[in-house]
Amino acid sequence: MRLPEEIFRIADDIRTMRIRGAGRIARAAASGLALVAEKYETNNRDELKDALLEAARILVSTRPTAVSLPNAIRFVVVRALNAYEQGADVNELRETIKTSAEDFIANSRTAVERIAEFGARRIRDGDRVMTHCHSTAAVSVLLKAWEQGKRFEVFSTETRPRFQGRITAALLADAGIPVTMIVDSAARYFMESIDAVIVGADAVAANGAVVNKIGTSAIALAAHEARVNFFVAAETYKFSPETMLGTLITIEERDPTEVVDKEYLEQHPKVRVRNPAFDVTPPEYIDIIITERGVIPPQGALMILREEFGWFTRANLPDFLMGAPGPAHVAGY
Ligand code: RI2
Repeated sequence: MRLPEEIFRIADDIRTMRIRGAGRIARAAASGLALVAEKYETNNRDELKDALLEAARILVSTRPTAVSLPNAIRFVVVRALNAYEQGADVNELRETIKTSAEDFIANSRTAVERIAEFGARRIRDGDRVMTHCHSTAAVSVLLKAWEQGKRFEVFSTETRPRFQGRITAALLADAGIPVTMIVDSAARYFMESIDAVIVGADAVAANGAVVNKIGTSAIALAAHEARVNFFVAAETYKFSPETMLGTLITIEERDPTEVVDKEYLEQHPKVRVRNPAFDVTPPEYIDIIITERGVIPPQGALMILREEFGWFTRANLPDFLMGAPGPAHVAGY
């Protein structure tokens, strides 16, 4: 039996970034696994388990950096494998997969709401706030603060090469928040007039380093230099349990045609273009990480990991779900 077509479509949408943002790709992957439970035709529990693992393998390989993706998949797979080992029949297994996926999605939405509440307390009347890329978690903090009646303005970088900053600026402007879009390289130029920077995260390592959209670490450095607070808004499923075992986080490098068009590449074959999608901000440049469990200093990352993912170090998962290192990695211990 072939997996439901939708799984391949979701995988393709994540790979091509039609579905993007660490939280959204995690929820999309969980919904993909739920589709296996709903649509994969079999009366055999072994076949259903194998189909689940095959879908997990396809979905987890779509983008390498955002740890929310393997964390969402592990959330479902660990529960399903436990049920399987305890003798669940095919229908019970289906139910476990489906409810686990639904739980992950519901929890992740609640997490963003709680982050908005906690983070909004850090935004003050009259602030000038800078943000980078488009993070649902970071934007929800700003929207919540505005909803609470605080009045501030936002500087949003355009975020080369995919221009996710345009999404952020439009969302904030639609909510009535004064927003100014700047080119990424103007971040330091404006930093002296900024009161706080808030960004999202694709992964948080055990040492509190944050992996986020390329350019984040340069903005953090400029903020550090100007003594401007640097906040990260990240749900706990963006914390990387692999890094507790010393595995480094893979940095995705995307196609050069996201940076320059094909024509340019053909005309200038000697020009080499590199396109890393993320970079690493060391904990020294981060003041706080706002999670749904509360606000922590980056040095508290290990505590969150031990509480949320303590089981990971003892887990008996297939290798592809244990964060086998990729070709290019940084961060971690
Ligand atoms: P939320 C995005 O990655 C950005 O780096 C953003 O800061 C991060 O995911 C977190 O996004 P991409 O998918 O989960 O645009 O807060 O490469 O929406």
